[in-house]
Amino acid sequence: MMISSMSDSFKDDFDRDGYVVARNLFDAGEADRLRDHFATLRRRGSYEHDLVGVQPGGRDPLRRYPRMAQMHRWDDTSLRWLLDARLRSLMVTLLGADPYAVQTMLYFKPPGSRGQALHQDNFYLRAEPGTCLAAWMALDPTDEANGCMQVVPGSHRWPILCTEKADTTVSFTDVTVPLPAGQRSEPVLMNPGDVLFFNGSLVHGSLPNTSTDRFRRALIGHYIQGEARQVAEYFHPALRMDGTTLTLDVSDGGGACGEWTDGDEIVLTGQQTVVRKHE
Ligand SMILES: O=C(O)CCC(=O)C(=O)O
Repeated sequence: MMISSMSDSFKDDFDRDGYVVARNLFDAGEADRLRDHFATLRRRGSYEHDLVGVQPGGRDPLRRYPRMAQMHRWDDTSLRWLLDARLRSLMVTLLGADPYAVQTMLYFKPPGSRGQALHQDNFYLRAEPGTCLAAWMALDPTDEANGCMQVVPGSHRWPILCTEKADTTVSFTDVTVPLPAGQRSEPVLMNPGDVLFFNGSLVHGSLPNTSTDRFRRALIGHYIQGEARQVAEYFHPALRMDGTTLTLDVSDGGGACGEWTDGDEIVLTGQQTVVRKHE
């Protein structure tokens, strides 16, 4: 297995920027199989922890392919991925100790769909002390056209910021964090099997998928640092990386990573801009 980014600077990059990409951590065949697995599951219907229901004929592409959550609680493939030895080993390198696993998510992000406004994950997870960590694996090639991840390097040193209203024509969640003057997000281009690890305070999100025919699927694991004693209720039970469960305290507030919001859709038709309400 080649981990091109597992150079001496892997942890230094993470400490400096708040994120790092492990290239080819999973091979292309594994990424293909996972992509097909979740495509099949989504086609079959809705599941217990889905955050918004499937609407097969819906005009909003995200209602036809809503994200899935907490699949590891009922799907063995998801559980095995969440606890995979390769993810575990790199997280131990980054954190110095085993984390606890608390969430899986699958984003389908079909052509034409909205992204997710800039946010910080620990706003939702409320892991304390310490923070959370995400392992975000590309299942398709991701670039600016299909709404790749956007990160603000160095923002993991910021506190958890107060949120403000997001533009729901481009985001399926309705809150965002304002960027201080002079700060901007940068795209992270990835290939299937690459894994982006990022700190729970890092400001990140994604823009809409403006491609006409390319999904941008991603499998995501959320973890909390091993020193954490509490996490928001939604993320219980936490798992040790050997799969056993542990009991943590419940933090105040927090919840699932971003509430679904029906958005208006901006349609550019020649001279006119039409705002259409998603049903
Ligand atoms: O995949 C995306 O578009 C956003 C994912 C995200 O914000 C997250 O995993 O915390």
